[in-house]
Amino acid sequence: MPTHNADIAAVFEEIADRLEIQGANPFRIRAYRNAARTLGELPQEARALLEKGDDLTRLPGIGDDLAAKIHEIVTTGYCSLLERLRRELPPAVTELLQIPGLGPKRVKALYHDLDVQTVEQLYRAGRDGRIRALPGFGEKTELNILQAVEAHASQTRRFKLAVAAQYADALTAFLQVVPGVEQVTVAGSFRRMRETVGDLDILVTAAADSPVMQRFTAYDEVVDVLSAGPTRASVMLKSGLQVDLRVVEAASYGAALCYFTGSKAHNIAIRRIAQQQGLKINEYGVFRGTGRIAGEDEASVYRSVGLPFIPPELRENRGEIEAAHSGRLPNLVVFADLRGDLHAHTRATDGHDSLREMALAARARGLEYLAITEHSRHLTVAHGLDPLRLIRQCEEIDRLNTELDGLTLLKGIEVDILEDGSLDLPDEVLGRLDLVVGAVHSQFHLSRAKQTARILRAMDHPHFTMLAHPSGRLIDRREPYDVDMLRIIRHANNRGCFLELNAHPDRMDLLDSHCQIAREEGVLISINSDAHSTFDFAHLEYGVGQARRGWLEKNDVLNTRPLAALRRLLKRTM
Ligand code: DGT
Ligand code: CA
Ligand code: CA
Repeated sequence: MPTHNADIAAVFEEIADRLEIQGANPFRIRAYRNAARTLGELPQEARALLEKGDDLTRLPGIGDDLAAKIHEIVTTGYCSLLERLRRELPPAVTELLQIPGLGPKRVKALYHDLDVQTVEQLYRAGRDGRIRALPGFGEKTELNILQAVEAHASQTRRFKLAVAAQYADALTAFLQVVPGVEQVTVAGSFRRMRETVGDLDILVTAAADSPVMQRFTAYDEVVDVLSAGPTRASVMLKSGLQVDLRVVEAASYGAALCYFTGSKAHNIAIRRIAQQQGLKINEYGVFRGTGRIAGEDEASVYRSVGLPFIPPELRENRGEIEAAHSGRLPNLVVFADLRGDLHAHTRATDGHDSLREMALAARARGLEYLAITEHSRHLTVAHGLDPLRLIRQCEEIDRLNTELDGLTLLKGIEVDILEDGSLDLPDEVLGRLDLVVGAVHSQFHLSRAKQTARILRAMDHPHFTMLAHPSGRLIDRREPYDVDMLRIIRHANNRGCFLELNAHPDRMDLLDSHCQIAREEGVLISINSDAHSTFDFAHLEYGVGQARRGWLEKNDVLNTRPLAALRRLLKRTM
């Protein structure tokens, strides 16, 4: 990861938190907090200052020791003191600090006296009445903590789709082989491919005597059974992910699947249509009076209200019902439509694998072309390429292309868009490439006007092909930067350039709503893995999910084009 001031500040904040929980010297703690603030407010990247050879001890509150730590973080990407502190206290302890009302002192007491290390353990300690007994806590504090944990859980504990998928896949495989179990489907936001999910909603059809409920609650990752009955149960997994299970009869399966796939807003809109037609829809079926007229599969439910099947990714009540009604539902892109990937890294910069290994892995995924787009020199933590190294890589790509069968490597770069909107490499180098992916990796806090102007100016560059991860957000870690996305999309259209849908699980960027706008404005989207290793091509599946949530059809996606057609489109911008 590129090390920005905010990253260094976060390291210092965590060090301060941990020192405070450990009861360290208050002056030492304050020094780290001050340093974090200094870095947070610094207009220039500390990294850039170091490169220029500036002396960081000139900065307020930064002495020799802190300057050395900044240097260590910038050059190695990690901080040995923090690593040591993390070994001394369990990693989740600082998560307790996120609960309103819990400062380091209280966290320290909870950890030392009750061995509370996680938010789940905190909740259990409170529910068991163990917190009130601690000196300085009391009954009222305990109640406040419980309420704060509940509020915290309901708003923030969401899991990235790719992470939730690991738990969902394992649990599905586990349930699938329980005697008597027929179908197992993960419904809810997971099935709608939302970028994050609050919990998993699993639906099962099973024979009446199937032990599926007992097996589910005894699953070895379950730490807490929140509720359990004959047809429904909720559990908490070790990871903090909640799972709801429903067992339904085969005749209701489609109706239950509709209901538990949601979204709630979509369900409500469908139910209203049914009511107008004198029908009643619930999780058991579609009823006219007391007679069930549909519900065994989802298509029958939609058919009963005069609609075609609506793909789960569209079920957000964002126009899909109107589109279904008038026969204008998009024919959504599928993974098999992808012919290539236009954003990947190798060992030459911050990737893990060689050019050849990446090429072979992409081919194994069924891709016909792969663009290598390393970072440019401005991104020093990623060992970004200067012109010379880039040209050498191009030569290596040419060589490999002559011996590779079934896959063509394209020559690209993920070039930094500098603060003034210029690109980080000279024109004559960019002009030799097949594509130029421009990316914002610094100065996230510019004003909306400045940030937008910066990106528009970059797009005006004669060699600019595609805007990488257009919003810049990192899920759970960094908000999108403030830009006028509609102007950027329209500018892309005027310039004939493209937007990326970066499928990295932390990014999922372009956002689904912006995909929808891009499609309406006629701007093609490239679904890219941003692979840093051969495994990362797996990201593409989630990228396709996000594209589907954004209503994209095969034709709206740049990298569904065969290579020759792609080359023609890329030329338009070069
Ligand atoms: P999440 O878990 O926050 O990521 O989002 P969902 O959509 O998975 O929501 P969840 O787990 O609370 O509920 C699963 C589905 O159940 C939801 O998508 C629609 C359905 N559902 C839940 N509560 C209601 C409700 O009050 N009315 C209706 N019509 N459907 C509901
Ligand atoms: Ca859910
Ligand atoms: Ca749920």
